[in-house]
Amino acid sequence: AAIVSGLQPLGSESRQVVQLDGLWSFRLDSSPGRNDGFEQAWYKRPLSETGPVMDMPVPSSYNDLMQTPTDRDFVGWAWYERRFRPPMACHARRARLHFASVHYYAVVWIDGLEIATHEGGHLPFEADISGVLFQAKGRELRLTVAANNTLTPNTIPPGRIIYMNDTSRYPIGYFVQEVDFDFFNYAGIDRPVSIICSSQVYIQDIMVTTTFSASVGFVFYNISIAGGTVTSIFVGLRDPKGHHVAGDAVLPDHICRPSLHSSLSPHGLIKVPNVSLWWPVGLNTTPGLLYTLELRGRGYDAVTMVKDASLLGWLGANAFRTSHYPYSEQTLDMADRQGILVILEAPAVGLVTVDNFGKRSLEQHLTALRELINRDRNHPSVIMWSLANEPASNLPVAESYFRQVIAEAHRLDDTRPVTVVLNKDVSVDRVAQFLDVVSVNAYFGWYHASGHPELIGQQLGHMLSAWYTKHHRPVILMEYGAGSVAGLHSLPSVMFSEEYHLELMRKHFPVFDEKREEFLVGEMLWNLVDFNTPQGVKRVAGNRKGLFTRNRQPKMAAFLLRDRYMRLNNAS
Ligand code: BDP
Repeated sequence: AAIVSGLQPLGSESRQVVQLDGLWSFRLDSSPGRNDGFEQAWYKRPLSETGPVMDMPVPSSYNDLMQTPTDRDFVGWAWYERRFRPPMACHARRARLHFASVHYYAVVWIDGLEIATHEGGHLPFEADISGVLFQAKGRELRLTVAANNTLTPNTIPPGRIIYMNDTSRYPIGYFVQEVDFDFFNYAGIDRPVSIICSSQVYIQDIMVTTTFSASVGFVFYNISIAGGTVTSIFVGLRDPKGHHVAGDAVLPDHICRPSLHSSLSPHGLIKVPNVSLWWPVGLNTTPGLLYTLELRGRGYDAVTMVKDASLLGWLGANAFRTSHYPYSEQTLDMADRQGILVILEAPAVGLVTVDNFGKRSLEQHLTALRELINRDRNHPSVIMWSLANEPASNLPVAESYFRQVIAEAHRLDDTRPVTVVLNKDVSVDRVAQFLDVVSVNAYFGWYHASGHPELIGQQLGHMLSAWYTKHHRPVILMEYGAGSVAGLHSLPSVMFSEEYHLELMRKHFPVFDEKREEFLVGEMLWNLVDFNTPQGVKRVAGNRKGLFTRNRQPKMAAFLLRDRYMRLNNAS
């Protein structure tokens, strides 16, 4: 088990964060049973004593760093190890080992002693290592992590292992991992690892809810303290220039207090006169002020992230969805600062068969949801929770499954709308009835009526209206798009040429403009950039639906969308 942690490790005068990123020792357990590591207890000795090791950067996914397809596509346990000395900053204080994400399953040892296990990628977990560090008395320690990327019908996201039993075609024991989602199942310790040294009594979690009335803003806060109790705590709010704006206040009658308060934990309300509300970026608007809440008590690839944000800015886009899993905390911080709206998606993609909706799947889905909402609920940029992508929402089991998942999301956060991204026909879907916003993916002119963009106007309008007529909820088109190989040209256009990509997108726009007047509250193109997927006949060295290549260079389609967004921004 591990501690679920909502807070990003950030240093302060009372809290030191020691990064354990860098080159770790690494080995894949490619033994026939994939289990030598556990049978021979590799964690009990230095990894280099039980077999060959290579250098592996942490954080990273190991797959693209390998030179053989077998290692790139490896399924099973990947072993990581590094040494560290107990930081001086942790001496006689609380020490927590923090993993921002390990995909998919993780077991963690220090000097051979198991200190944490965690299931589910893309979300953080921690272990209290104060005792272990205390006993070490300054001695160097060995940190071992085994990470397993195997996906089964009841993991979130699900997958399956297929054994190729035809020995005339395959070597004995040959198996492959199959998944029902369209991206490469990257694996390993893919986000930073750190030790957080804090006071014994520390802030484990903070929940912030905001509202406003006329020109006055209200900030409710609720602080979870762990490791003991506190007698007093300083709470303040700073505007972006660093000025303190307000202190505690009394709530006016017409504003409801959020329900999740516990009388035991420090909580309260801050009043902000003449509030400047957070607002997404537009051509003529700068994002609203980002206030910083300060609590003093006792207690990834940054380059790509910045480049992608500047591509979004260049396009004039004001929102993205974290398809199909939660992105890093750093990405959300950036969205807060830059005024970009985020639809945050749980890692639930590829729930397509009856056995993906069993009891164990449900439990893991709810766990991931709690970890997600706990981690991200205080970001102003997060406007909605997306609980899954393209589940088999036509199945009767999906109805009761999602009734529970959606109810839990509402219970955990009663301030934000909840959606599920649907792709089944409106006539057979059973999930939209529970949603605040209906999200749909549709590939007219691509998967439907391939090669016929001239039909899009009619097909798309009809489909969008059908969802609204049935459910009377706002609708978002969460995905539409076409693939194109950058530099492939053809007139008249054919699928995969840049011209086809343009033509297909252009046919969507009049429908968006028309339906926006009625019920359409968002249009999202799939995808910002080309990306890696499992190999297959529908993919040309990956999914090519990007406006930009994987190297972040624009295709013609990028200019088309930019023109549209600039026009929309100017009009608003
Ligand atoms: C959608 C999926 C997305 C895929 C896309 C596609 O949500 O993950 O990449 O189709 O096929 O159905 O390009």
